[in-house]
Amino acid sequence: MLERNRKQLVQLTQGNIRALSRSISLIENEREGSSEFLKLLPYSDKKVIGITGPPGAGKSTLTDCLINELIQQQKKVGVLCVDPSSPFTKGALLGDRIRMSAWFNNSNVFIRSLASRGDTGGLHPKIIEITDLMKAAPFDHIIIETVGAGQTETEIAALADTTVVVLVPEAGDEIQNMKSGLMEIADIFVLNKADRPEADRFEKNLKSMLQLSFSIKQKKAPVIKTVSTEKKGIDILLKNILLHQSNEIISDERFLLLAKKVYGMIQQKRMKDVNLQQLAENIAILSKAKEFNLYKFVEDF
Ligand SMILES: Nc1nc2c(ncn2[C@@H]2O[C@H](COP(=O)(O)OP(=O)(O)OP(=O)(O)O)[C@@H](O)[C@H]2O)c(=O)[nH]1
Ligand SMILES: [Mg+2]
Repeated sequence: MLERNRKQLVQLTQGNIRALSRSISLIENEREGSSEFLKLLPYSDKKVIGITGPPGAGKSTLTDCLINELIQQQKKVGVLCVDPSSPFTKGALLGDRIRMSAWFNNSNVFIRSLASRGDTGGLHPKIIEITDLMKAAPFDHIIIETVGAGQTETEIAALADTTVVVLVPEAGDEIQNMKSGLMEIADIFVLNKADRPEADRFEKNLKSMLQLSFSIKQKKAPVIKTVSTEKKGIDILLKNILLHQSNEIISDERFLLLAKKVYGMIQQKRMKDVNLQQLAENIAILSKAKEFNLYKFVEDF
């Protein structure tokens, strides 16, 4: 088993897309040997671009433009689309499939959709592992696209080295009402659908709001206007992403995210032999004998 995995990992690092696909499935489905496989992964400090924003903001269209731009520069791109089938994005899955098929025959592009969401409402239960697999493959750039909703925001921000928050000039004056979580995580703001008449006013409002912010990160965050359906503004966006990545240091949030992951994994390992049903049966027996004290039971366990 281990030998086969080793071979698969070598293929993955050499850019074998099928090996990468198989490895992701191995991890996603927790198949036999998956934890051994993960232990073989080499260290990587490859940078990750996170694209997030409200439903329908144009994240997928924008990601597509970025892929296109990078391909022009002879780069290899790996993309994870997290949760395209969430209730927020009804019908998006089909659209994403069609979109992805456009890259299907391009060996420099790999796109994988991760449809299921974690029980706890996080990004995806195996997102850290799968990102690590992507980092082991010879991609020049890794993009994770996700809807900014609930807890996912802080997670994507921690996982990505550069977080791009995509907004649309619909909110107009209501910028103040934008989900603050989304506003806080942005390293770069994209004002997509800049072909709309409200775009200039929205840009002005957004910029003045950012200037008033107490957060240095918000003050510094560039605002870039794009029309992704016309591939406009993409070159400037990419320049800003690369500039940010060249200055980026790993955030404390990343270490906290990893610490939480490790905490969960240790918990799982330690609790491996503890069975809830078995506990209930033991308690039932002890209770019948009128010998049961909950706290002593825990102590003796
Ligand atoms: N006018 C205009 N429409 C755009 C632009 N970018 C995207 N759209 C349209 O907006 C709609 C949503 O685009 P998507 O790229 O699917 O948006 P998304 O953020 O990925 O959506 P979800 O994944 O469903 O959250 C599509 O109909 C796009 O054609 C733009 O710059 N201008
Ligand atoms: Mg999308």
